[in-house]
Amino acid sequence: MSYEQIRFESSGGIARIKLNRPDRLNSFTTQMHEELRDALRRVGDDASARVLLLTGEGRGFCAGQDLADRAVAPGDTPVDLGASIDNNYRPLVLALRNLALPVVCAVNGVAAGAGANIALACDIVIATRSASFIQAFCRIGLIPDAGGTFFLPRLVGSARAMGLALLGDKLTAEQAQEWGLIWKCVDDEAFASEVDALLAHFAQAPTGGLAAVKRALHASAGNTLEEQLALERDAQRTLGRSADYREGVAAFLAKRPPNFTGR
Ligand code: T3D
Repeated sequence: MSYEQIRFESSGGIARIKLNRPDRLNSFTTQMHEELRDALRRVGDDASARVLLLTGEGRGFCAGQDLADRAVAPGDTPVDLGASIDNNYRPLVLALRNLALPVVCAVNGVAAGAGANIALACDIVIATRSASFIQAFCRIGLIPDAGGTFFLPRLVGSARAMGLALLGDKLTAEQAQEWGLIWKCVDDEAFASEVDALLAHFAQAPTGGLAAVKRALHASAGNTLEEQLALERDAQRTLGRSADYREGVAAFLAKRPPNFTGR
């Protein structure tokens, strides 16, 4: 499949997806969703990929659903937004969450509506200081989707989640970091180099172990302590047999840097 609305490349263990409709602040169309699904499937199938970067072209990260696609004339049958969620947003969120490698979202500008929540579905969210997050749904009579009602209260607590979702106010990247919505906000001049450093780090990391970290932390939201302790035991049992664990211990004892293969 060739891509028109995203850019995709993968080399040196680093897969990169860039949303590429800058004149529309990279808002989602059906075509963009199709291209994203295809690229994410390729990343999942690529055993050499150790980290995925998701970012946007131009001055915005993503302004959510392209509302021009939702314009209906009076008397037309309304668009079935439930079908749009089932076919597009739900698979996208699950694909990002289920990838067995770290997903870094570099929020290069405004992230609004589903654009904000797709960022929150990623594992590490790093934003440039001039970026912002807007739960714009309430401005058009919708609820936060793309996992927003799941992620927001878990990340920032229910009072702040409610305020963000009911008011639709702009949250600066700095506030987002202070509130624990994202990992980090960095100065615009340092943004590209900080993102590159993160990607370089993950490209050399014990990827299988990091995938297990993701699974364990995601599972904890629905588990009791007993269940989570059992999950940790099972994961350590599996990881203890991995080449990367043996390499990590050997490197520590030999006082040398580890050479992880990701397995
Ligand atoms: O429908 C379903 O399938 C259900 C799922 C829904 C998920 C959702 O995401 S619903 C929420 C949709 N998104 C929004 O409501 C956000 C709309 N955009 C904005 O509020 C603002 O654009 C921003 C706050 C994000 C940025 O404002 P600003 O002033 O920096 O930029 P701008 O001038 O508004 O936008 C620049 C251009 O992008 C502009 O076009 P123009 O005037 O230059 O020709 C604007 O119309 C266009 N644009 C921005 N967002 C969208 C968009 N065009 C289509 N759809 C958009 N979402």
